[in-house]
Amino acid sequence: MLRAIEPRTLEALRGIVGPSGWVRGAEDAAPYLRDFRGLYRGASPLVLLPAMVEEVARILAICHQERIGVVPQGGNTGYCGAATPDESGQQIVLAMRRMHRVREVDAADLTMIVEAGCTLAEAQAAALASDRLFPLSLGSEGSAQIGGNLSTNAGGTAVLRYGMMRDLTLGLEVVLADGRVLSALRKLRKDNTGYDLKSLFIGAEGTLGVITAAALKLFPRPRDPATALVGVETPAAALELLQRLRNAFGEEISSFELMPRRAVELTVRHVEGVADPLGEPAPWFVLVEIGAAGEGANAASRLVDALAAASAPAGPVTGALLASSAAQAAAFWKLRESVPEAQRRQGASLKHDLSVPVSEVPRLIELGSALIERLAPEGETIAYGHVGDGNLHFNASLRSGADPAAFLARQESLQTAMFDLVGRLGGSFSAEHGIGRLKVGELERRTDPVELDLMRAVKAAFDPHGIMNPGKVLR
Ligand code: 2HG
Ligand code: ZN
Repeated sequence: MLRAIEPRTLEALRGIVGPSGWVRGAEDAAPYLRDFRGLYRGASPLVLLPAMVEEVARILAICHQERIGVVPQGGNTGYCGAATPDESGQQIVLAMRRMHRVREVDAADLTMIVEAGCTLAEAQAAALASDRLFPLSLGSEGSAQIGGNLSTNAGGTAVLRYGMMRDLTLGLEVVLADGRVLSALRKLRKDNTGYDLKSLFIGAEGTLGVITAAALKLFPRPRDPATALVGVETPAAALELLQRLRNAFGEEISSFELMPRRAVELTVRHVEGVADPLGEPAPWFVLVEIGAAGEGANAASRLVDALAAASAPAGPVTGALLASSAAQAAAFWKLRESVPEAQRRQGASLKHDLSVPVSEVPRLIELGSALIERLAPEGETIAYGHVGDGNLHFNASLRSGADPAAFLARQESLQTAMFDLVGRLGGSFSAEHGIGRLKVGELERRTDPVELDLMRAVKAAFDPHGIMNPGKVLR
């Protein structure tokens, strides 16, 4: 059982981090107590900003001994409320932003060691400074931190080629719930020495320990990436294009993102500086990136050839525009990455982060859109995302002029129907955003009891007093 925090404990915790290691004043603390989507507003008597692994270790040792709940927090850009304390006012927040050193970049070994509070953009920049690529890529990379990326096993727009955060991780340094430090910052590609413990902390959303640093994989920097925005008639046509590009480019396809026309319109309407570059009324758009490695890979002209060969009437493509400069490629990406922001500005939205086997994507879109029409008629379907991974953000946005309260009241019945649907299609109800607080009940309901038992056993072994991010992932 967790206990109430005593004033002397707060004093001891402040003493560990020193005067600049905690947040003073309600106004400064407020951003740490609410989640990015505005779903939760928590309370906490103390937001700590540790600067060293030793400080984190001493903090957790005290919290373990005193049975105090600890909520680790990175850039606070998560979608499921995992980084927000509950309303009890009895959990402390451990924000990692002061631990943001890049400890080393090894261009020859293709590895780098970074601390948890390093932003994803900082990690990417450090790799690039050594002419290497750290490929994880997300809309929120300017604020999302490596610790949060690891804790949620972040995905994003380059998973197709490089995998999710777990695939990009070689080793971890973690402070365990009792304050011991697991120093496993190994940089090995091959290491078959018992259970793969690091994998358990990745995607655990801070419920098993606090990740303080990671050894990550780097890649050669693609020399001449090519980016194109392609119009297609249907999701099935998008998949046909994916097959053709796979035959032409194999592993060189780094991104294959799908957007419906409505998402593009919403983004052009709400986000400054975004234009519809194709200017023709395709019902679906695909954003393709080819990240060919090596000199003379000539990705752009090969992509032009591949798209010409895939053009209608014989092929699935109805129109295509190859980015002619890095600035134009960035504009294509801005269009894609601004869709969540456009949805926010449009008003209320109901979100479902779903994955299915790639071949089932057209059925998911057809059946899921029908569910939104039937169960949430105040909304319109905005289903977009990482179609090359079978992962769609199957969202509904409030129609202009519709009643937000009536729309939001549909959340539970729509979500149940959506999650049942992906279950039937062999998919997942949380593809890349995790469980956090939002989907705790769904995880209980929809996970095989044997799997759930094992998860609870892992939790009990790693965190016997249940102090780590209480109420998240597992109740
Ligand atoms: C994306 O792919 C993010 O843009 C956000 O995962 C998805 O807002 C969403 O539903
Ligand atoms: Zn996404």
